Amino acid sequence: MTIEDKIKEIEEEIRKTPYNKATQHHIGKLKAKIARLKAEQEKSESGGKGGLGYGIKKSGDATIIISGFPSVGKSTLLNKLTNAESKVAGYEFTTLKVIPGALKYKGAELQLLDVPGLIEGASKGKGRGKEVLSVIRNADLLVIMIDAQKPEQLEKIKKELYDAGIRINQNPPDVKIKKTLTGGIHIQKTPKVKMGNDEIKAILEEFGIHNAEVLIRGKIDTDKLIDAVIGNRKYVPAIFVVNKTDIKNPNIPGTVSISAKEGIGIKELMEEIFKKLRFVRVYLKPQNRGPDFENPLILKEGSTIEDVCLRLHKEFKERFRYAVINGPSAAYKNQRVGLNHKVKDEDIVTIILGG
Ligand SMILES: Nc1nc2c(ncn2[C@@H]2O[C@H](COP(=O)(O)OP(=O)(O)OP(=O)(O)O)[C@@H](O)[C@H]2O)c(=O)[nH]1
Ligand SMILES: [Mg+2]
Repeated sequence: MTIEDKIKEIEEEIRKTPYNKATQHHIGKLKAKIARLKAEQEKSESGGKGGLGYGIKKSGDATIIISGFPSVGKSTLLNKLTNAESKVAGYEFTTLKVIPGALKYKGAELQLLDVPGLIEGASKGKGRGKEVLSVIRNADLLVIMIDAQKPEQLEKIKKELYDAGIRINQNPPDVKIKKTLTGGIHIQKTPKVKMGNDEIKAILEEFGIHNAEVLIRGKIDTDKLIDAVIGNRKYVPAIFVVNKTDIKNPNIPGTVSISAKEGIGIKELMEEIFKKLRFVRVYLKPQNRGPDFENPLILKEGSTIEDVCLRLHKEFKERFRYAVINGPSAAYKNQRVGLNHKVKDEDIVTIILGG
């Protein structure tokens, strides 16, 4: 029996088992088994190469990947937004490589990648799906594009990404597992966790964990716990774009409507992209001079003055005395702060060095 057959058999069993209090722990165990088999299958198939693959390196402040079924208009959008010239044509799989482009937006350098189209079954390798998905996993943001004439593509592409271990617009589950040598499995959980201990144990045991201290916080279900245990999921923010709305517009909630060809909705799309990247722009103000509003430092949400220093020069952190800040994170004008002060978008910062 191949791994594939085993997975099918278990999936069939899950389908036949009604889900209720008495069976949930059994189903949890079966789902864990499938996840484990899939991971095994992946290992035996892939060479497991790092980086983006296709000879492309990440660059700039963020890497944004445009993904979707063939012919939805991915290359047309790349060409519209950047100076890249990715081939556009009315047949499927026009793009066979990763085509990079770059653009500057509100002071941020964005790398945009146009990748070959995905098809149903891509997560199982159809249409070189595995290679493309392994590139997609490394995106800082996904722009998932569908064709306005085929709204059903939305759910289909979500499924392919999910099956490839990519979790869209989801926070990683808050689960800590500390393996121990003896003593069985001890579970601590916050009130929001509704999963029963039997099911949690069954899942862990399926992954060969028999002794551990487990701490689970926040909302979790069977699938999310399995994700946490398996550990190789990618949590990627994404926005959904409906292209070719010049032909028709299905107005799907939670999506951005554009026409890449006619240049409609592009401004709104860029605004959404920028918002979703959650950048923090910091304007540096040298002492006795005005702030540099043209070239902000682009940092990630949660960054501190220390991160600002590290960006500027190796020595800045060592010679740091204090920083003077104005703007959203300042409690009052010209507030003096230390290295661990968190900066906010559009702060104005002066670093004061000593010796
Ligand atoms: N009407 C209309 N046609 C578009 C739009 N965007 C792209 N197209 C057309 O759709 C076809 C496919 O466009 P591409 O940009 O090559 O699509 P792709 O997603 O890169 O396709 P693959 O590389 O094959 O995956 C071309 O004929 C484009 O001219 C749009 O906004 N409106
Ligand atoms: Mg293309």
